[in-house]
Amino acid sequence: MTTGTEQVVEAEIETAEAGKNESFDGAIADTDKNESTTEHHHGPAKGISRWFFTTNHKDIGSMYLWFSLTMFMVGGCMALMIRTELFQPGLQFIQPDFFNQMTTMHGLIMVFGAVMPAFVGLANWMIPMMVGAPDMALPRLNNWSFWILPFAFSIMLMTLFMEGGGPNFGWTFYAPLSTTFAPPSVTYFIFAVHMMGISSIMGAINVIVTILNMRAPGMNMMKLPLFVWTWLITAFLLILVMPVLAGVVTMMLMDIHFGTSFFSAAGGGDPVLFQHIFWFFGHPEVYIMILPAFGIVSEIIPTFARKKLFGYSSMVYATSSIAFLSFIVWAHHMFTVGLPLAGELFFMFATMLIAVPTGVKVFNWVATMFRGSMTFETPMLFALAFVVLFSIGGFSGLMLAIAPADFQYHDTYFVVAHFHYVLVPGSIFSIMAATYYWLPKWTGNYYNEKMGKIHFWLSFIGINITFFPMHFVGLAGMPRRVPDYALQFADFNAVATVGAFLFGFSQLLFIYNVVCCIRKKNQASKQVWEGAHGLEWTLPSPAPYHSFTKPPKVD
Ligand code: HEM
Ligand SMILES: [Cu+2]
Repeated sequence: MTTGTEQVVEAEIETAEAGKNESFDGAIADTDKNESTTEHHHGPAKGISRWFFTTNHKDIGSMYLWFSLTMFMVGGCMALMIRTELFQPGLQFIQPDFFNQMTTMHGLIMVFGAVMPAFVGLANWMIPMMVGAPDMALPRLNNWSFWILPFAFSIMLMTLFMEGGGPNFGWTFYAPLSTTFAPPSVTYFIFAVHMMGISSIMGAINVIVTILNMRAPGMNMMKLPLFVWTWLITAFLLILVMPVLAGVVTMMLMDIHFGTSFFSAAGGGDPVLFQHIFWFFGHPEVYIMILPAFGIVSEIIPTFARKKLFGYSSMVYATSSIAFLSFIVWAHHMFTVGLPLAGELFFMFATMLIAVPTGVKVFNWVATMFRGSMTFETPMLFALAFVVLFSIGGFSGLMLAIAPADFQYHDTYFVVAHFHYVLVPGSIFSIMAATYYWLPKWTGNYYNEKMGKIHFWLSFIGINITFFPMHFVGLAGMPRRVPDYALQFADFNAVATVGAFLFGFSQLLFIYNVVCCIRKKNQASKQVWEGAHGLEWTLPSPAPYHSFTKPPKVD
């Protein structure tokens, strides 16, 4: 998304009053002289090699975002295939085993290929500009963390064309289904998971080192923008749980090829052990997909409410406590495996406890808007929908946390509705809000606001038509991961499928708007949004290829 119009400004110009910009919570930023193209700071290289060898955080951020958008489209097409099959009972649009492959791949690609890389892309673009650093701390590692991903996902997608087909055992790839009864492609799947994990861990190391070591003078920890704080905590979660994922797939590999029986009861192993290890990774994983979203919304709501964020420090403490609690709730995914009662009670209460810091966040967003002078540009619409619809996902999460009640909800469409409300209007809407919010700074052009609003309303309506009915077929007992179902669920499934297509096609508007914004001149101001605060808004639009080569002073 970096445009060709990089501005060239002599770096060594003495400080001129004009450079001062009172926009960052009373802090003074010294910016204009922070754009440079000197012998040390060349502009972008030419041709395709630019993208292969770039170590520039903006280039790498763009590549993560384009990759994530591509994966979102691939995962979305798979979702539409699933929904077409589920439009009516008895349809054989796709074969049952291929349906299982599509469900599995849809989940894996959306989680590891769309949402996670999108947040890393936003982190790459924004963290250096928000903390006043010239780039990420480890630029070459950064290049490599990105280029592993297309490699890993090509292998993952290629499994669909291998003998026996791709992984068909769900995105949770429970053993022994994924070890004893899996298609031969499972070994490639394991290799791809390892690659993804390495990419995530390296990206997380880069984020932590950049935030802790490259902040501009005066930018102490309790001055960090919330997006930066939430990413710092997310990065620690990634470093702690991605090795657990690597561990469990390695144990799978051992069981498949080297005769061990970690998860085979016949060999003295324990299939339930797999679930404990998977969800010890899996639950923090869902917070890895939502904490950065909390940060994005905390940046956007104050801007369009034209009020300071309410309860900054309580937001930081709430994020930290959510991250901590996310490590002690994993077995709420396993209430029906026959846990001891004390275990069920512990995981039930621990899960309900997460509602407290989450509630603090929702309260602070509402308090920020209270008596604000609000305007509803596209980023704000997506941010508001996030707050409302994510809360719906949160409430159904609380219902699922009640162990005895979960015996009814477990593995039904109520669960599918729950996690899509936290992942689609949650993570995905926050990523779209962030894109509309920072796109003018990345490209130097305003996007088409009218088209943005149409995209928002079609997405909002589409998403609710798709996933709200799922709560009710789930409560009525419709199981998940089935290509066919009883007749009484037909109407709601037909509605959900129509909603999915409405949502799916309206995303084409988003792509069109982004491409037009890159190509068509519609000069954005430096400030872009009147109420915006932050160092990134002190830079010109578009942000120069190298920014903050000289650290700004943040008092
Ligand atoms: C955008 C529109 C989307 C639609 C219409 C959609 C539809 C579906 C459906 C129908 C299923 C259940 C399949 C079944 O159990 O038989 C499913 C599963 C799933 N979806 Fe989505 N989805 C969408 C977006 C997303 C996004 C954005 C994410 C993640 C970020 C996601 C993650 C998942 C996961 C993890 C599963 C579970 C797969 C499994 O059971 O193994 N979905 N999706
Ligand atoms: Cu969980």
